[in-house]
Amino acid sequence: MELTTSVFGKVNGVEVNEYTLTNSKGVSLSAIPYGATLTKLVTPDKNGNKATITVNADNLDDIVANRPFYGATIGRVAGRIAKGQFSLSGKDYQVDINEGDNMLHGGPEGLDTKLWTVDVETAKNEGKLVFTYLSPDGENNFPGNLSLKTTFTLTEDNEWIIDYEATTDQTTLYNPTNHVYFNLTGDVKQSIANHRMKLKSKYYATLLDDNLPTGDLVKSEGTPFDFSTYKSLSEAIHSDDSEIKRLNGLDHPFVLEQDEGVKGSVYDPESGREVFFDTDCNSVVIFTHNGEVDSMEIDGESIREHAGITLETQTLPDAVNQPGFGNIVLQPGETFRSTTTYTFGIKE
Ligand code: G6D
Repeated sequence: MELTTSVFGKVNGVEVNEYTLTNSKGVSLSAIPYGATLTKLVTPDKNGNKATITVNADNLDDIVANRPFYGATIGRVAGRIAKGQFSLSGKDYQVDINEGDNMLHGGPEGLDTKLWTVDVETAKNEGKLVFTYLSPDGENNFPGNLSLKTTFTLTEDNEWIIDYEATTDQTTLYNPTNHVYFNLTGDVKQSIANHRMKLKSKYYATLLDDNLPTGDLVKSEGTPFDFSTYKSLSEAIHSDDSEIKRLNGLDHPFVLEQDEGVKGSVYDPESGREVFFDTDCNSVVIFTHNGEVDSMEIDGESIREHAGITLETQTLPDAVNQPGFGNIVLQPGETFRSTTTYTFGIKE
């Protein structure tokens, strides 16, 4: 496993390095400690041609100025918290809101906006980037000093393993995810509409107009949200479903079956590239980058609609307010642990 380091940019006058791990199969993973953010994943296609398969900002200034979430570690709570309000042990809390009346992705000062520390560990068959950050009591108005460790591991088996760990000194919330966008064509100017996806999922969460969950988990069988067998994303993105039409694509939580093994996969028929994922989370939010981004460019071009697809594994959004959505409460004395693995290959 090879490690290279280069200066990626500066934030508040502090130099931020990009760390790149490359295995013997031509797969490389790059990341920075600002937001514990993945900045690039490179994999070969069916002909061995390597290309970047993720949507990422070119530079740190664009990340800081635009907060695109591309590849970023999201928290303390991924997704939305209705009105930024919740109750814990009989006490009511109001966290900072940053999208209409709601909190999105941990609030205005979410974990993706923080400079984590990073330690690197390399061995023959794997390399690790170990990011740590202490989110102080009251950050975005969340209770508790939350001590965080997020580890990116690249293996010789073409796995990107994300391990999350956290402890707290007061009862608080924690529901992290990584906001990676995949574009398996290797060209961010191409749409992901022809990618084909399969999910081990029978239910999805319907959304209100502000993208909060309605609280209903609806059977996906026979609907545009049914990915029980491989299906082109285009069939969903261009369907007549009212929520998909409103959003111009998917932005939905899918409930994952909790049996063993891979929870889903996406592949691009043209390049042959495939990404599988496995997770201990109860859901995955699939967002198909439904609008153009004009405030920044990648390789000198604006970022188009449907330029990427997220596989944001997490506990179902707004779980603290939705009975049956899962537990995101972390108590003092407990250690939060969660693992998501993305595996890269070629579809035979
Ligand atoms: C939009 O609703 C979507 C979110 O799911 C996504 O994470 C964000 O854009 C980047 O708010």
